Amino acid sequence: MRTSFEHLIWEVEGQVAVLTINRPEVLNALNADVLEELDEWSTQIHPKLEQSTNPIRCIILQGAGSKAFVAGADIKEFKGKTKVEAQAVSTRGQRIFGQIEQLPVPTVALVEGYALGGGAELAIACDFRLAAPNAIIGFPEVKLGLIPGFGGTVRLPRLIGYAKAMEWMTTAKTITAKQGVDVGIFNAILEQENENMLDLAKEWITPLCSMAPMAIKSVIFAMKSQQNMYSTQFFEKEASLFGTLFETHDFEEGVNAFLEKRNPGFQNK
Ligand code: CO8
Repeated sequence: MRTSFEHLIWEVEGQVAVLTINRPEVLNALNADVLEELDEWSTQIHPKLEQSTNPIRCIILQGAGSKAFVAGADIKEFKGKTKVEAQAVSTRGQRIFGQIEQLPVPTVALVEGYALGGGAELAIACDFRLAAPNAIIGFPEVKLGLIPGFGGTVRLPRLIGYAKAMEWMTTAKTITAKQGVDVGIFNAILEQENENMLDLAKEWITPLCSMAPMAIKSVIFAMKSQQNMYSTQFFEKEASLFGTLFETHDFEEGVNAFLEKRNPGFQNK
């Protein structure tokens, strides 16, 4: 398996492995290269994790630096994409996040700072989410004239319920660590300020790592087979709507407004 990537850092220490998305200068935004590497990593690691001799009991996903887990898909790559190309990127991202969701060991998103848009979608494709005190999670796509395109419209309502998911995705509201624990998107807040969040996350998963590995795997298979039952057409619908929005004035305006650091003026066309 490839262990050296340009934008991913993969480290295995005993029973715990850590995958770090490493583009801190753009708050770890997911560009085409990162997606390509996530695809390669998740494809290659899956069969290794299946082997009974593999020591890894849990994978922590994090972003480099303390300002962001992942601030979404790379908005700078949106410009000039056609409807068909955008739909294809959405479908591809859905597939890659699906591969991560289907890994046979528990995955934990360690959210320090922003987990927005595609970053929030990556976090909710994991089995657990741990919030640093500065965690902010949300779905701001409508501010760009878009909708979530990496499975968010499918996974979020399943996780936190229909009404809250609808509210978050239509208002682009952002959720703090405390609010996120209350609604159940975060499993816990890693409370101690000034501590190394990764160390605290490793502490949090210690009980899980001491349980019978085959039993943990069976819980995962049982729960994830329920998730597989109803997803395909919902994902297709999301990708199709996502692509269509790329042809609108409001999408162009939303993206330009972000890049020019101003508020958008939407015109409903
Ligand atoms: N894409 C590209 N660059 C980004 C992104 C992003 N998502 N987020 C931040 N950056 C860049 C900024 O442009 C800035 O770069 P520069 O220094 O060159 O101007 C740098 O990171 C630092 O960011 P800020 O200066 O903006 O930092 P602030 O602390 O002022 O603000 C925020 C932090 C609030 C996180 C702000 O950066 C922000 O709002 N970012 C965008 C968040 C967002 O809208 N995410 C959703 C994107 S859409 C999406 O994810 C859809 C998923 C499906 C995609 C399918 C693909 C076709």
